[in-house]
Order: sequence, then structure tokens, then C-alpha cells
Amino acid sequence: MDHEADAYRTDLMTITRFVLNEQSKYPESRGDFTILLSHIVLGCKFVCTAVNKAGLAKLIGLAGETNVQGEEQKKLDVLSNEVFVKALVSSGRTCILVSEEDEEATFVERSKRGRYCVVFDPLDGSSNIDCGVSIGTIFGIYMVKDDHEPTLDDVLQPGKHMLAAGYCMYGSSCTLVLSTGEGVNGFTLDPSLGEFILTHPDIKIPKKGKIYSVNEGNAKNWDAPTAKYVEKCKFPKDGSSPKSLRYIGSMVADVHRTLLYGGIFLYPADKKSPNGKLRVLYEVFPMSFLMEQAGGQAFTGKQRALDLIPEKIHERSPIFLGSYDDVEEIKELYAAEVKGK
Ligand code: FDP
Repeated sequence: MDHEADAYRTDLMTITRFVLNEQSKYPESRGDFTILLSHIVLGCKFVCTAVNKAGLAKLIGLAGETNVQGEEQKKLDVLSNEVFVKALVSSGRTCILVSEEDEEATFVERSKRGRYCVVFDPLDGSSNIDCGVSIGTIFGIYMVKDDHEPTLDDVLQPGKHMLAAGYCMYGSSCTLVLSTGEGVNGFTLDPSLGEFILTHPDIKIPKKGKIYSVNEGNAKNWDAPTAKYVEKCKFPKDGSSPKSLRYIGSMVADVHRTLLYGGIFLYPADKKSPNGKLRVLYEVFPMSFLMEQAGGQAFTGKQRALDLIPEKIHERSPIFLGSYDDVEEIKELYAAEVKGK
């Protein structure tokens, strides 16, 4: 990228302009999605500012703690959840919200109701907050088909029914990655403008990567295909070079790197957690949607991740996602295991 030229760019593609351009392809569209997205973007900007200030403002304490002024502090993830719930409800475009922070789904009151269902993790990777490691917001969007009274079944849908998905990473810069089902685009927040600017158009994941990303501390409890795959990454028998291991332990950051550099991110099942750790609706689905839209794959160990039909809103699933060829290898190992039985 030519940074000098970039500093003088006068034709900036903001995320709103980008989505309005997309919307103009559909003359019947009433702009509801653009309005919904602008409320998500507002939530991301708020959380970004709060994350940046967290160390200074001591926002990182436990919920219920008091600060030096004696005011009650809200934990950053609790605060982020409140911001997103309020922004989404006030958009007037949502009917059901499922948040990682809330045990029950929120059904929006009739007067403020729209047709979109938003599933989200307002601040994923929260165990990393206190040490300043990148964290993020993940979201997926469904739409109810007709004017029926919304029920949980409207969100207990396979990921392939999502209309859009994305994440915002709060790292050295604040980056929002979005797919509305026609490829993947990345936008970086320009703090001086307060706008997300298109910086990563049409992201395509490399077909094969050189990095694997997994919590190897769980290795003793892995099943055979996962163990074999990781062994192959470290000791390839086909003459190729071993892969590098990178694991941040913050899904948004690990997936973002995987999307840009290629490779594979895995959070497999193990003996202690037969369904893995990551949540289907607001972690596995949105990230799988983005991976497929960028030309990669996402697999649960049994099936294409986006085909999964969740039965509960906080359900978990094992996940293997990333470069097409790398995920293909793990699929082959699981297929061989089933055949061998
Ligand atoms: P965290 O526990 O910090 O909230 O789902 C949550 C998550 O982070 C993901 O962001 C991350 O990929 C994963 O858990 C890390 O889990 P391990 O610590 O078990 O590796």
C-alpha cells in the first residue's frame, strides 16, 4: 500500500457509503439493513473507545466494583453488551437479539420491532482484556421471513441462512470485517474522522497457509484426527516445511490473522469438552460465513459448519476453519476415521 498517497486520498469509501452502494443494486430495498448496520457500527465505535480507555479509566475491574471516585464500575464486557443491546433495539430494525452475555434471548417490544435477528458476542476474548491483547465483537444477522410473532426458531437456523456476518477487532487499529454474502471487505476506523474506511477490499484467504492456530495445552484430550492433523503440521511427511504455530487465544484476532495470512484455526472437541468451547450462533457461524465468503472452508469435524442446525441459543461446536486446502486435510482425516470404524 502506498501510505504517502493514502494520506492524501480524497475519495474515501466509508462503510456507510459502501453499504448504500450495495443497497442500490436492489431497488426494492428500503434501507433497513443500512440503518441496522449503522447502529452496529456505532456500538463498535463506542466499544473501541472504551477498550482504548480501559487501562486509564479502570473499566477493566469486576462488575460491581467501585472506582476511586466511589462510582460503581461496569466490567467492559457488561458495558459493551448494554451498548449493543440499546443500539440494536433503538435501530427499530430488530426483533430478536441473542447475546453471549445474556442467558435468554431479548424479544424487542412490538413498537420498536423490525425484521432482523442479531446474534452477537459483544466482547469476545474477554480473558485477554486485562493484558491489552486484541479482542473483538462478533455478529451475525438473520431476517424473519414474514410478519409472524418472532420465536426462538427464527434464530435457531443454520448459519447458511445468515444474511450477513462480521466482526470488529479492537487491536493496534480498529478493524471491521463484513460480509453481506457477496465477498468479504475490511474497514479500518480512522479516529480523526470517526469513520470506518474501506482498507481491505474483497478479502480472499490464501488457498493454503503456513500457520496453524490451536490451544495445544488441550492436546492430551484430543481425538485421533485432530492429534494426527497437528502432528502433520509439525512433522510433515510430504517434504513440505512444518507450519508455524500462532495462538493468541482471542478468537477475533486468531481468525483475522487466518483470514489475511491463510492457514487454519481450530478449536476441536476434546475428552473434557465433547462439543468444543466456541458458541455456534455468535462465534462459529459468523466466522464460518466469513471464511466461506473469502474462499476458505469451515468444518465441525462432522459436517460443513454452516449446515449445523442449533437447538439452543448458547450451543457449542468444535470448529476447524481457514484456507481451503488446509481444512480439506482435516476433513480427510475425519472421513478416514469414520471409514475405519
Ligand atoms: P475467552 O475465553 O477469553 O472469552 O470464546 C471465548 C474465547 O476467549 C475465544 O475468543 C478464544 O478463541 C477462546 O475462548 C480461547 O480459549 P482457550 O483459552 O481455551 O484457548
